[in-house]
Amino acid sequence: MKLTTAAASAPRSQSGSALIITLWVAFGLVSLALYFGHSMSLELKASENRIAGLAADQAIEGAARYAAYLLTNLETPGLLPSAQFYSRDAVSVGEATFWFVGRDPDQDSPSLPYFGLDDESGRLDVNTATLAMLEALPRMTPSLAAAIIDWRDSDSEVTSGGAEEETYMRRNPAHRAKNAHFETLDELRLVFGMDAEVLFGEDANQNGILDPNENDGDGSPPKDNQDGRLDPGILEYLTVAPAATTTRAPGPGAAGSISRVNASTASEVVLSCLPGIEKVGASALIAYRRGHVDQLSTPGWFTNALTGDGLRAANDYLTNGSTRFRADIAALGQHGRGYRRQRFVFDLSSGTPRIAARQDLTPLGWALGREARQKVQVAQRNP
Ligand SMILES: [Ca+2]
Ligand SMILES: [Ca+2]
Ligand SMILES: [Ca+2]
Ligand SMILES: [Ca+2]
Repeated sequence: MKLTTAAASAPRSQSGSALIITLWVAFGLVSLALYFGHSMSLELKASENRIAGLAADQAIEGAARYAAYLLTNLETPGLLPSAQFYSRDAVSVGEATFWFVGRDPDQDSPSLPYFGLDDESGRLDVNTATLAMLEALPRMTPSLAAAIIDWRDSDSEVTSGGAEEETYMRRNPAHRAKNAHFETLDELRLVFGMDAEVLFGEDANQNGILDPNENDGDGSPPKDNQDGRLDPGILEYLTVAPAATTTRAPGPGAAGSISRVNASTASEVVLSCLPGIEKVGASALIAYRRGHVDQLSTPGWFTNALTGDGLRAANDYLTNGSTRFRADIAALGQHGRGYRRQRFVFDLSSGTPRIAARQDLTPLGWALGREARQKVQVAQRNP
């Protein structure tokens, strides 16, 4: 009986195990297929993002050539082209799109992005600004301003409160002081006492507008005072001017020539840093600028806006017109993917635009404001 039962049940149990094995193999194959399918779709998404990124890179190259073209054909040499005469917001290049991230000359709404080319000479030249000018910048301390002077001057005499080679050699890792002019603003990170709060202030993504995380206090980085206004760091107000544009003749007590500031484009903060002009002169200049837009191409218009000390200082420190312009270009590839951003500085002192600086700002994150982000999200959902 036992034998018969065993003999009779053997094929059934064998076929049963065979079925289970087959099922396991099939299940295994299905899982493998699902696994490969999933990783392939991930791979596909990644390569779509890569392709979109490449398209965005190409759009940036195109936008830089477009910027050079605009600067070669300025209506009035030295003045930014009027905003209505060129494309600057969500410009299509094939399936990609680019924007010129600019600065609103009127600074009316702190959280609305402004798109356009920008002027570099409306900023203080970090290589020629005096100690007093640097000290007047936001969040600046006298010792930090002194350390900037010591970093760029060729001697090793410590300016009161500043830092020379011996301070840097005590650092870990130790390094030398530059004792020469700044070549980029990035070098400011190496100056003794410098930190991200002084450099960036509330404008963590360097787009000149108040993004949600820049007005939520300690809710998310950066630190901000939640006052509904953008309080940027010193990077917003400084530039590295080529030596050729340092135009002020050295006056009594001045150590050398000082790059003039373009009164037509400088922010109130930058104008306030100029000794003699200060806060009162700066607000007079801004008010005059708003009321006399058609006169800003007249050489020396700013002398009409100032009196007394302000007027004397204007003759020393101000100019109108520029030979250095900024194209801060952000771009996206197809379906709103592959965000990229590069900042170019064009130098026009030789007549034709030359790229004097180029910096990848992609790591700073989204810089185009809330509305453009929503449009992109819609594009991503309906590719
Ligand atoms: Ca020095
Ligand atoms: Ca910002
Ligand atoms: Ca914050
Ligand atoms: Ca604020």
